[in-house]
Parts: sequence; structure tokens; C-alpha cells
Amino acid sequence: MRKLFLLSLAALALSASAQGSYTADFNTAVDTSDPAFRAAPGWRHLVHTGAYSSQIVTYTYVTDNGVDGSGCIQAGAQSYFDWWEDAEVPLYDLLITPAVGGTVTLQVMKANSSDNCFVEFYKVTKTDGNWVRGEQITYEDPGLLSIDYTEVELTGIEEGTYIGIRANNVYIDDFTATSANVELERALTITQVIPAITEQNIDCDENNQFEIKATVKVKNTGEVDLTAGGEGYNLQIALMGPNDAGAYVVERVLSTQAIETDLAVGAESDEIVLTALVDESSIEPVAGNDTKARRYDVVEGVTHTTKPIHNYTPVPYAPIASLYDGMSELTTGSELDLGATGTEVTKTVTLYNDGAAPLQLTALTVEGEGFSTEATVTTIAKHEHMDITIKLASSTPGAKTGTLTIQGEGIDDIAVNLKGEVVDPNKWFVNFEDGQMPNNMINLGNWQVSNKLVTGINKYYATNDNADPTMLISPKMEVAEGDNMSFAAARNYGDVSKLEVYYSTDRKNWTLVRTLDINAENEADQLTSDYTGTAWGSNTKYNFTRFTIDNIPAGEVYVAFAAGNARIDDIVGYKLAQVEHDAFVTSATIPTVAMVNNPINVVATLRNMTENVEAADSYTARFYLNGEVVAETEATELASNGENTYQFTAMAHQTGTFEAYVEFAGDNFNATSPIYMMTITEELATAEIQVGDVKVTDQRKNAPLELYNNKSESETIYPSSLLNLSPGTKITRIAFRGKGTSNKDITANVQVWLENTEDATPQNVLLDAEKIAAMTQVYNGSYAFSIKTETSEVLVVELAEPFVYTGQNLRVCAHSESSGWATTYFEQDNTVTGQSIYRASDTSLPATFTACNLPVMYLTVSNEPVQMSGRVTDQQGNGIADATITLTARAIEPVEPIDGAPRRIINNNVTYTATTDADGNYTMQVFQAGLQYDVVVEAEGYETATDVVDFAAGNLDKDFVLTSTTTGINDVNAEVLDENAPIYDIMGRRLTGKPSQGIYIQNGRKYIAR
Ligand SMILES: [Ca+2]
Ligand SMILES: [Ca+2]
Repeated sequence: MRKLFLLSLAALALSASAQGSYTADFNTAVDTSDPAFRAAPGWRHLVHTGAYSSQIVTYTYVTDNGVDGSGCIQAGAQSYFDWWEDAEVPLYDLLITPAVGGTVTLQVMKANSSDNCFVEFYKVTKTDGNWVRGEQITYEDPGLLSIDYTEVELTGIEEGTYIGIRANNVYIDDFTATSANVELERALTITQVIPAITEQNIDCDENNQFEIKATVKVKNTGEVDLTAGGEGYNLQIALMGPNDAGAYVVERVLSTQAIETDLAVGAESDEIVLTALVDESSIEPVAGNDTKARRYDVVEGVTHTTKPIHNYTPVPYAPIASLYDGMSELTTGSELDLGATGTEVTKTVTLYNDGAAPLQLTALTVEGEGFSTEATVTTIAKHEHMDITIKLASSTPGAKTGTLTIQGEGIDDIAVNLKGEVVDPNKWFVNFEDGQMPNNMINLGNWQVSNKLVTGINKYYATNDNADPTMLISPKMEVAEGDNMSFAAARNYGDVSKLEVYYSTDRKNWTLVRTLDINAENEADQLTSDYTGTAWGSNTKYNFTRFTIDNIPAGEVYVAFAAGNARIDDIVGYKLAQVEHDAFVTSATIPTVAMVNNPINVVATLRNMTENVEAADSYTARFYLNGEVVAETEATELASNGENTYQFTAMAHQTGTFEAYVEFAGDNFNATSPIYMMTITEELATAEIQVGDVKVTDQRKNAPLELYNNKSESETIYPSSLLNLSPGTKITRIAFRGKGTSNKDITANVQVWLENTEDATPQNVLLDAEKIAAMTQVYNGSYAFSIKTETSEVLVVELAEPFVYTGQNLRVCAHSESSGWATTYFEQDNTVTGQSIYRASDTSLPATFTACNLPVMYLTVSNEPVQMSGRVTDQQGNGIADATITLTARAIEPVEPIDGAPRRIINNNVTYTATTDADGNYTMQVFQAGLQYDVVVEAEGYETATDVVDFAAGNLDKDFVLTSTTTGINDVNAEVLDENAPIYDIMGRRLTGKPSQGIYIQNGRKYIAR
């Protein structure tokens, strides 16, 4: 590329004269940091390096160490050390002189006092633009000194010989030759290009031309001053294109501008503004590209180097129209769905002019029944846009279609199909456009109204993003014969997405009428996977599709949408039934297991589905167990569309499994929870005991589980001496406490076994399937561990059936498998040794177990109840058979009367009963020994006796003497002996007051209230 300028020595009086007097004195400083530096004007350089750029000969320009203290060049070593080869490798880096002839001299001085200082000379030729070292030129060694310059002389050099100087650890100065032909290079470098337009698109003017403009600086990087008018002293703007090798080269010069100012060697110009006016039509796309995006460069005319300006795409002088609904382009034939409306609906689309010329619209029309627009024809300036709002009026119900047509000068017509539905005002219609869940719909969990995935229909929709389907229940509908309902549904991102449609007459028993699924076999039942815009995980805007339900029988029904990870919108159909009062139990927490004489806590929420307030006490709030009301709570005012929470406390006195539910009943509505099955177990007096002392809290390799590993097992024998439990004690709960190095949750499959055993130490029973099978498995399933940095219960097993301890030693085995892990330090007792073994691994469990500390165990156990016993006799001391002794605790307050009078008496106190044997003896187990009890003793033919007892002294012996009566009912309406004495019902249950009617007992007498 470089153009060498052959200097005419006659014409240009440079420093060297032609014959016998060329001298390079190196008195002008040169920058030796460039390995290819030139020692003097007209000189060249054959650079020789090793494998690395650092393996070069280093040169230094020295200002004062030349001949007579002048400037000179200092050369370093012509070799480098190769560590791989463990050898010094020579270099042949040559400073090349101009073409010379005759006698040549060079002043040389050693740079150090070693023997390794020399200078060599080679003939150099230029082949294919590259310098090539030829034969060495020998000379008579004058003997180099390190204290002064010695002249080295070459004689008989053929005219026109380029000499390469290989200088090694020497200073050189004052090169002379009899004749020389000095070639000085002209060079220009573009140092700055600032494009006027940095956008890709560049607009054309009315003549369809576009202007490229750049502000440029250049620098004279040659050996000759450059002057205005000199050959090639100009700058060009060029269209660039790839050559066959893919490199960008000048394809066409678009403009040429001479450089007006002179530039001395090394000087940089001021800013020069370049322009080129280009016909858009003259630009062709690069092959394989359908746009006219092309690269444009600045080219300097001296050495023809280039520098990019920018890539530009000319925008023709014409209107370019495009219509968008949000991010979606609407082209001719596209459908624009305005959705369903009960009132008036509008939709705004945007018409863009992306051309460089104004867009003059000639027609903008909306056709079709109900559709209209107020937008009119106008001119849209280049790169501007206009909004077009389309309205669908609510005049006549039904499906509507129409057309939006846009015409303009120089553009193709755009005709978009309009679609919408005007809803019959008599029909139920929900579009969620207020962003709220309608008050008359029941959300059974996880549904929400959102506008995150705004799609073609309208802004808000209802979605359940959870994969588990939950119901969204409609208000009561009137379905006429042949009636149908339609709605829009869309999938969400994920592997599971479905929507089920049900109907029910009571919101309890539901009938499935349609299932929509992304994987439905029938295409008509598929939630489409088509989407608008770009697929973007959970932000993917899957399209809505309209579905119709036509198989719900005529009548008054509720409709439920059970969506799992799906959306619905624009529900239209049927007719809202007129409902004055309606309430729904939206949640109920009812335990499935409870214990005799222990509180049963129930919570339920009731929602008022109408705007009518339900007054306090206008309804009842009751908890039913086995068909009986066992708890009642205050019926508070239920606000318009409000939701109240009710708490019930009941107590059961009979074991078994019973139906349990909550009912809210009034004249206006009746709402019940689902029916749960509740198992009432026998009473157990409980105690918590700790087995082992907490001695170690920072060791990992331990029982019961080593959760640091994916798999672990352990076996521990707790000796009876450590347990201190009576035989027959029932274990109801086992817990192990511990902590971790960080809060971490992991889930594992866990198994836990218990066994009464005579074994004193672990016996590797986990290696013996038969022995494990003989143990009682108390846990087998997934376990969610939540390890905390503070000590807490890590592993807890609630025993569905109590484990009965026999008084022997207790074997506890545990096993865990998980894909997760968590550092876990279980509480350990290292003072009890030889009682525990474990094994753990992330892969296969080791074949053998390792001894470890005893894990501290916390047991919840039942204690022996206290006993009350004695004899019931007549006044003659004869035992009375079949007498009943009833204890009723005074600890738990009875239900408070509402409005001064209890509407229902509910026995929610702890009670124990016993019956005497043939000899009048009785015995009774009392688990809750800390309470005080009213005692009622009844026997047929005897007056009822009462007393108050407690068990502060433990077991109680208590005899009763009853007085004989002649009739079962005594002194009806007689004067009450003690008006404040406790009142009981005929079953011996304590009442809060006299019942309004029926039999009651006070002061040992029966009364009838009427
Ligand atoms: Ca000099
Ligand atoms: Ca909507």
C-alpha cells in the first residue's frame, strides 16, 4: 500500500549529497520504543524477534554519547535466553541503511567491557515488499574499544546496496558512504473520525439523497513534509464492502476533498469537515442482507489507509406506515379484538410513519355495526405517529365484526378486522377491568386479578398462578333451557396449565362440565400455546381463546372455574339470580384428631356474599360433632360483603370417629363448612421428659441423623435407667433438638422406629431387614427440616398411636435420604457411651456403623392418673349398686350466656364418671388431677348427693352415704335450700343457670322447670 517517493537529490537539497559525502549523524532523536523504528530518515528496519514480543533487541537513543558528545544509537544484545531450550538464541535485527555504494564507514564503541560487543554488516534486499538478510559483508576488525569510538570501514560496496547493521552491545554513530540514494517515505494517518449522525437510520431529502458528514484529523506520519496540492494529499468518503476474504475494502468513492493545509513531518491537522451527498437509489444491499445498511469510511489519499465513519441505512423519502396494538403489529387481515362489553368499550391503536417523508392519509374509516372512531385523516410527519381510538357501542347485544381501513398517499392500504361482543345487560358479565375480584365471586384460594400479562383482549384478568387448581365460584345463576356461557381463557407459563368448569346447586357438590388443558387431546379443549410478542418465561403473553359452556342444565346453579396456572377473562352468560341474603364459609380449620377432656379449637370464616348486613344474633354460629352442637360462639354483625372469623372451643367426652362441621344458620341464610372426620382418642395425662444431658452442641457426626450427608442412619439404645419411666407409660411424641451453622430448610425422606428391648447396646439392627420389620415404625415419609442457628426442635415425631413402654430399654432407629444437606448439630450427651452408632454418605451408605454420642431425646409421655375410689352406701351402711359418681371440673368456664340467657347449654368441662359395683364400690381414673371438681352421686331411689373434691394429696378415698326417697322426683317447686348452689342437668353436667325448661338438680334435689 505504501507509495515510496524516490527522492531526487538534485531537486531536493537534503542533508546528504550524492557523491562521497552521505552521512547519517544520528543527532536527531528517534523513538526506539517502536521495535520497527528507523535510525535516520530514509533508513529502514528488519525486525527480528523470538516467539514472544519481549524477545527483541533493545535500542536506546543516547543524546550525548556519540562522537564528540553528540547523539547516537545504543544497541543491546542480539540474542535472548530460551528457558525451554536452556540456551541463548541469536537474533538478527538489522538497521537498514539507504542504498549506498563505494566506501562505507561507521563509528562504533563497545557498550560494556565484555568480549560480547560487536557489529556485523549484511547485504539486504527487498523481496515482495519484505526486507531479506543476504550475505555478510566482512571487514577488517579494527579492535573495538569501550572508551572511545573506532571507525569500521567497508570497501568496494556495489552501488545501490542496502546494508543491514547488526549491532550487538555497542554504540554506533556517524554512518558515511561514498554514494547514497535516500528514499524518503510519504505517509498520512487518520487520527480522528467523528460522525455527524450516530443513528443507524439516516433520512433522505426530497431528492432522495442523504448526507454523510464526519469531522476528521490527520497526522503526517511519513518522512517528508506534506504540502497542499501534493499528490494524493486529500481525504475521501467511501462506501465500503467486503472483499472475497470478508475484509472491508473501498467499494466506491463518494466524495474527495483536497487537504488545504501543509503538514510538517509529525504534525497533526486541525479538524477537517468531510461531506458526501449520496443517492439512496445508488446504494445496494450487501449480499445476504435485505436492507441498505452499509459501512462508510474515510480514506486518505497518500497511503490509502481508511477509518470507519459509521454504518448507515438510508431511509427513503417516502411514507412508511405501520399499525400497532401495543407491541403487536396489525397488518391487513389481522384481527383486533375489543373483547366483551356491557357498556361501551374503546381500544387505541397507533399508526406510525417510519419514513423520511410525511404520510398523507387519504382515508381512515371504521365500518361495522357498533364500531366507530373519531380519528380523521391527517398528515403524519416523518417519524411521528397518531393514536386511533376505536369504540364499540353497547347498543344491540351480540357478536360484532367490523373493519378499520387506513389509506394514504404512497402506502399500501391497511385493513384490520375488528371484533367484539356487546353483552346482553341481562346477562352475567365479568371482565375484571376495575382490577378487583368481584364481591359476589368466591375465591377459594390463590386467585388474583392481575394485568401483568396484558394481552389482546383487555387489561385485567383473573389468574391462579399456582399449579394446584382452586375454585373461583360465581354468584347464583339462572340458567334457561339451551342457555350458554362463554369466557376467554389462557394458559400460563409452565408444564401444567389447566382450567376446569363445574356447576353446583349448593356449592358443595360439584359437577365437572368442561376441562381445558394445554395437553388436551381434543384441540377444541386446548389452552393455546400461541403467544403475543416474545417468549419470555413467566412473562410470556399467551393468547386468550374464547370457550363456550353449553352443557349446564337449566335451573339455579353456581359455576366454578378451577384453574391451575391459568387465566380467565370476559365471562358472559346466563343471568344473575336475585339473592337477598347469602353467606359462604370460605375457610374452616377443624382438627382431625382430638382427645377426650381436652379443648378442641375450631376457626371458621364466613363471608357475606351480598350487600345486605346480617345483624348480630340474627343467626347462630355453631360447631357440630357427631350431630350434636358442642360449641357455639357469638354471631357478630356480618357487614355488607364482609368477612368475619369465628372461634369455637369444644370438648369431647366420648372416643370414636365423628363428623365435625361448622354451621352458620339464620332465617336469611344457612352456610356450613365441609364435613370433616374427627377422631377423639382416649384421655392421656401428659408429661415431657428429657433423656440425656445436653453436653455437646457443636458436633455433626451424630445420631439420630447426619443431615450433612444425603443419606444417614442411626441406632441408639436408651437404657431404662436413663429413661425413668413406669411400665405402661405411653409415648406420644419424640423430639430431637439441635442447630446449624446457618438457617437452612431441606426435605428428606425419613423413617423412625421404636422398640422395647433387652439389648443393652446397639446391635446393627438396620443391617437386618427382619429385625427392622419387627420394630414399630413411628414415622415414614417426607420430612421438612428447618435448621436454625438457634437451637430448636429439628426432628419431631408425633405418634398417631401412642407407643407403650414396657420398662425395658428403648431402641430408637432413624434413616434419612435427601438430595439436600444441612450442617446439623443435634444435642448430644457424651457422658453416656456405647449407646449410639451411625453411618452416613452422599452416595452408598458405608457397610459398617461408627460409634457416636448419645443424642438427647425429648419424650412426651402419659402419666399414671390419680385414682378416686370408695363406696356408696345407704344410711344403714348397705352398698348401693349402679350409683353414678360424676366429676365435673370447675376449671374451664362454661359458655357465656348471650343476651343474659344461654340459648344452648354445652358441656365443655372436663368430666369423669364411674358406676358402683354390686357392693357399692367404685373406682375412677382422673387424668387431670390439678383441677377442682364438683361431685354428683346419683342412685335410683336415693336423694342425689354432691360434694367438691381435688387431688392435691394424690389418690382419693371418698365414700358417700345416700338418703332413701320414696319417689324419684322430690318436692317439685319446693324452696331451694341454697340459691347459689351449683345447678346440674340430669346427666350430672354442671349448668350455668336454671334451664328454661326440663329437669335440673340443685342442692341434691331434682326440679322441673316449666
Ligand atoms: Ca552523532
Ligand atoms: Ca379483562
